[in-house]
Amino acid sequence: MADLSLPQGSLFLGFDSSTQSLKATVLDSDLHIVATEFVHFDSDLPHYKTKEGVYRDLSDNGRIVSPTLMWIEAFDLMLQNLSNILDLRKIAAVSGSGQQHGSVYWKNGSSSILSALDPNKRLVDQLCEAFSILESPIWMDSSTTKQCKSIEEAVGGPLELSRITGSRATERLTGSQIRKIYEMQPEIYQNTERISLVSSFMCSLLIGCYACIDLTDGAGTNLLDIKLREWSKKVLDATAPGLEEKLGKLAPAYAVAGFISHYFVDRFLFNKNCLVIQWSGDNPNSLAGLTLNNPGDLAISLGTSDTVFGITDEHQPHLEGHVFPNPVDTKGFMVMLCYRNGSLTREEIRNRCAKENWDVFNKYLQQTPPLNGGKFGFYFKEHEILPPLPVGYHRYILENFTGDSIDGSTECEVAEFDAPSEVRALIEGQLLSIRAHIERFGMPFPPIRLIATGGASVNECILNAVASIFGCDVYTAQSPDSASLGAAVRAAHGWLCSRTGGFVAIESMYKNKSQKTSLSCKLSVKAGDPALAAKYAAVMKKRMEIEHRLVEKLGRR
Ligand code: ADP
Ligand code: XUL
Repeated sequence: MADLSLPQGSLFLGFDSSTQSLKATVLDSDLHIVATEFVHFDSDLPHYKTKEGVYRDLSDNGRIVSPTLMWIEAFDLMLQNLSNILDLRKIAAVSGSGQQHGSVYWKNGSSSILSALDPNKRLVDQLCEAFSILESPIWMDSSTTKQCKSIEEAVGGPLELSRITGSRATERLTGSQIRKIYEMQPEIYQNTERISLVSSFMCSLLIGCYACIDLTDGAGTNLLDIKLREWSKKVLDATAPGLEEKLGKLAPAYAVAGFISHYFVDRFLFNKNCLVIQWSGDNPNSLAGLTLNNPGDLAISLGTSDTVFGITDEHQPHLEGHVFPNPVDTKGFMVMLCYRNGSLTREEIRNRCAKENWDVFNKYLQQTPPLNGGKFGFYFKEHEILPPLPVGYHRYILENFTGDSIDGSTECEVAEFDAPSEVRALIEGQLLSIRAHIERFGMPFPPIRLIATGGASVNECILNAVASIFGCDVYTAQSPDSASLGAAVRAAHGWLCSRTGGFVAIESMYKNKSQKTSLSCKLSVKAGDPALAAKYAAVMKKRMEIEHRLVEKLGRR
């Protein structure tokens, strides 16, 4: 039988190039975390003048981009920091995670710049001429409704597109973003030899040539046939001409992308045999970092976006949510819902109502009763994805609300709440929406295991609300940054697959139970009262009626 152990003394490195920061996690061969690092875009690279890692162009219908060069300069800085604290020669394999859907446009001729990087200079100084577009569209962008409509029309409607690609046409997904560039800036499209996702872009830097897009993040483009696991010719044709060549080949997430390039060996003293494993999207990497491998389990990620995801063997096409190939298996799928109004909206309410302070925010959550005396709301600081509603806050009070039953209660819209009620209405509103859409999508409810991750999962008061509203125990991982943790786990898994000459189940890497425990999750908050969860279900039903009316009246599509 093949040796399934990781080499003693070696290290595995995972990055996460996310919306607001670049993070890294390093694991040893027992899969214990030995180092973490963090570069925050706004504060560590202030000369790019981003706010929360992005530029918002209010004149162009929700255009949101990030400077491509900032991601490269963050990588320069991160590698410098890592080389100060670690012997990078010990790294046997590296992989990574990128915010999903964001795209990078390499100018004609840039592959030769990429393959001849001078180790005496920073990456950013050598790659400043390598891109046909300097501002990468990212997942927060919602400016491509027109392109979404025309792609759906060309392939036979939204449900057909969802059947093929796992998602209906969606503004932030890469296909409609590419079509917009092709329509609005055809000369730029022609001057682009390769389109990378954030994940395959960062991977390309490490191997010194264009990396393949992995199958899971590839499905986040709206262009992949998720059953056949290849680009869909029909959808490519509906999107832009000559696109297949610009996207390049696909590869499974566990595959080796290449050896680390001489640039990193010479500049940061990586071992020349260090393997680079395909990068993938941040949610897929989180799935790996949380060791999610049971169809009854769900993860709720409270980061810049809020997402909820799990795995399934089969799926039906839906008009909301997304289906991707399972990132850590050769069969099965990952299912996911995504909300744009996550942490940044919580921060906005914290800043306005809770003295810009999480402690005050939490005090308000503790002071106010569950169900908030019948006060609830919808809080969209940014255009929301789920449901597709524009910026706006909508607050309601249930009249004659007793707390025991909402039967016969009618809601009345109000302009504002007192500060503590506003905080609770926001948190309950976000979580009730997630619960409602999970059930509507057909994800397991209640989940067998609910794991919380992402920046806000360090907040126990928010986790208490999760436990009450979902009516189940809430687990958390060793680190709230499950994306870079998952990337490091995948680096080790990819190394093992390469060593054994084919795919091996990721489970076989956890040599014994205790090793898995060091990665897997601990119980953080016990399940709330089932009677309370049932009351929340009644409020949730009322919310969905109102949400439906709002979508009819204000919906963007
Ligand atoms: P991403 O990876 O999407 O860039 P993270 O998962 O790192 O984002 O989450 C960052 C967010 O975490 C911040 O925007 C912040 O609002 C949130 N956060 C950090 N600490 C807390 C806390 N104590 N309570 C609630 N939210 C928090
Ligand atoms: C998922 C999505 C976001 C980004 C950024 O579809 O758009 O979660 O991956 O984290």
